[in-house]
Amino acid sequence: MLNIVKSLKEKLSKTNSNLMGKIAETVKKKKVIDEETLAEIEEILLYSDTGIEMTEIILQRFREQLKKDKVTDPEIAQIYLTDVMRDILLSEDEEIPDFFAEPSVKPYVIVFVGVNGTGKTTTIGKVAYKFSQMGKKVLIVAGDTFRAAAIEQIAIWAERAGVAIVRSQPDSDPAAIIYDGVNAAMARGYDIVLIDTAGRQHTKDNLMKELSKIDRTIKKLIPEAPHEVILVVDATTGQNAISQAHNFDKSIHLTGIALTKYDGTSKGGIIFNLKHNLKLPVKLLGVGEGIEDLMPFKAVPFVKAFFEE
Ligand SMILES: Nc1nc2c(ncn2[C@@H]2O[C@H](COP(=O)(O)OP(=O)(O)O)[C@@H](O)[C@H]2O)c(=O)[nH]1
Ligand SMILES: [Mg+2]
Repeated sequence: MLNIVKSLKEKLSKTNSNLMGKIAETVKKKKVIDEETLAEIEEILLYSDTGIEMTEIILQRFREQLKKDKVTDPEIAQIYLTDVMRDILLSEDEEIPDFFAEPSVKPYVIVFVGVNGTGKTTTIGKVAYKFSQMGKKVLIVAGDTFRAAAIEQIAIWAERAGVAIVRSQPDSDPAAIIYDGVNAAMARGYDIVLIDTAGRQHTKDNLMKELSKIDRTIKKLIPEAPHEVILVVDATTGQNAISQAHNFDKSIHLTGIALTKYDGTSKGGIIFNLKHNLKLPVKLLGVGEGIEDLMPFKAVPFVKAFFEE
């Protein structure tokens, strides 16, 4: 646990404008916590894409707690605020198993969806590496056949991660290669199948139809699959994530979010916003471009990483 806090802090220290850091700085400067301090915290939360409703909830709970225990000391107040924010991330999420827990079935099929450039391919590379390190037999399916370069890119990640890949010609039907991939994984005893998908198509409608077809195709082979459908969201684009999630969920049932580029964003509040607006847990956090720059999301170390010295 402590290691997670430490490495998370290191990753996030690349940006000194991160959400909690800013709040901590503001609070530390104060002699007492007053309405002016609360207004400053409110501004930071709003600026970092926490969203109006979530910001109000955080401040209201924080204010109530301070009042109840008659707290005005900034150091103690900071602990209260940490607790409020941690509880928001924890609520309902406590039973969510670790993304990298032992898979319950074999092959365990995970589909990654999301708009172009959010980090699908990179995240798949990192996830493949992690499962491979755990001794799992991993197969990547290059389901983004929309661009030749996309196939090359995922092939490079497969090589880096030291895992197998199935790929097809550019512009071929993604459902066909995905069918072949899942089929091969079943026949050859793979533990994990990671499926890349296109984030762009000729029209948005096309993309959504394609994702529904991919879903149906996988179900033909394994009725209860895909076991996970991860929406990959770019933390730096903030609030767009909410509408993206609603759109994608219409075509393929989402089970969680991978929040990427968290290392370089001042919009860190998006994580609370997502929590409030979607019934989807953030399961993975991308914190860099390297193969190890991925963490299973855990609320407690996450919040701690910002406040602890
Ligand atoms: N800093 C940072 N960059 C990332 C992260 N994840 C992805 N990227 C970068 O974002 C860009 C787009 O990633 P890619 O995986 O190709 O996105 P895709 O189009 O969704 O497959 C690449 O330059 C990646 O290196 C992350 O967690 N942190
Ligand atoms: Mg890609």
